[in-house]
Amino acid sequence: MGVLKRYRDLLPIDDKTPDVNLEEGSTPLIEFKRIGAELGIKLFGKFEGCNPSGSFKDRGMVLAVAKALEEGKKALICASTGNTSASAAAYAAHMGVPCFVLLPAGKVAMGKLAQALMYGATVIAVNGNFDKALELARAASQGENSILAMVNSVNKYRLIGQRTGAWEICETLGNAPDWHAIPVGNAGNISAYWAGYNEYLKLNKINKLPRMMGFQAEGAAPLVTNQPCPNPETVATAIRIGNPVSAHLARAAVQESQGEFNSVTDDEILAAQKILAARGGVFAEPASCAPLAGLIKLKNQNKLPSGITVTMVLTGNGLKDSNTALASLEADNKAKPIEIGDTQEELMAVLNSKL
Ligand code: AN7
Repeated sequence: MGVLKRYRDLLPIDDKTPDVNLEEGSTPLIEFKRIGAELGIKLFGKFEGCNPSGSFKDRGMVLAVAKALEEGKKALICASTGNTSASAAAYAAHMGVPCFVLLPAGKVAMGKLAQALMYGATVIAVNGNFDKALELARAASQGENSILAMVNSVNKYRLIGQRTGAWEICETLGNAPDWHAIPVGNAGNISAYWAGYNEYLKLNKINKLPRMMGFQAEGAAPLVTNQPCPNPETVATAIRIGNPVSAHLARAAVQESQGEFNSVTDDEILAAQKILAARGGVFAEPASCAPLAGLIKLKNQNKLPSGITVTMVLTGNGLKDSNTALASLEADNKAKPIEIGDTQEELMAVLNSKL
């Protein structure tokens, strides 16, 4: 069941709202017992890579597109580090409306670019970073009479729809976690999750709130340094953002929940990505692994309380950026299969060397 149907009573929709549905949401909340034991916590990952376009963006996009069509908009536009564009293009294709996506040239993971092109969007590569592309898309869609719906997270429906992730976690766990660990780029998702948890507290569906722990990449960490970051740089291209649109909301979420922002290096992100895959069985994209990198770092600094329940949002699927994963394995000389001839002896030699 898609999120508009599953959460119909909690979302701003009625009979006039077009029925948009790619069966998004209802993603698995996976317990990572091996990794959790090493960290001394109960560790869960909400695997948002299972959404139809492979990232959490689908939860908000479905509502943003439904409301845009309800309001009579004729086309979608967004700027994106990749996942928003894939999601917007998917829903546009499903509903039969044109979609324009602005991407920072050369800085988008191959899988995401392939998705936007396959879904049939008009893909425009901007020779500038994400923040610049967002400025251009915003200006193009301005004015009440514009037929273009801007579907970045400046669109309020995106963040409203993304609250459903928090609701699903609460329903699965029976309460909120102690810590909610999440990557932060444009800072929309952390704000949406905080709003979602608060709404469920008000509705008495949970009896506590989590500490919101936001993790940024060291080269794109304006919320950690409290400085603008004019030239963001990180291997986690999804969160290569220097001027987060929802910074004020994210700061409030962290402050009100007595949480924290922390940064992690690209090496720490890539190490965490391998741990999640090789000890957890889930392949998530680099940005999604910033929270695990951060938890490992806090553990090493004796700042991770033992025995707590932690949920990480694994925001996007690792298959979107297999080039980065293979390059990171290359460094360990593990990026290639072991090639053999076609004999049983050669196969047995490999098996025996590994057992
Ligand atoms: C995998 O697609 O900004 O803090 O344009 O793709 O809500 O921005 C993506 C962001 C985390 C950060 N993980 O979320 C875009 C875009 C993944 C992401 C984030 C993104 P926000």
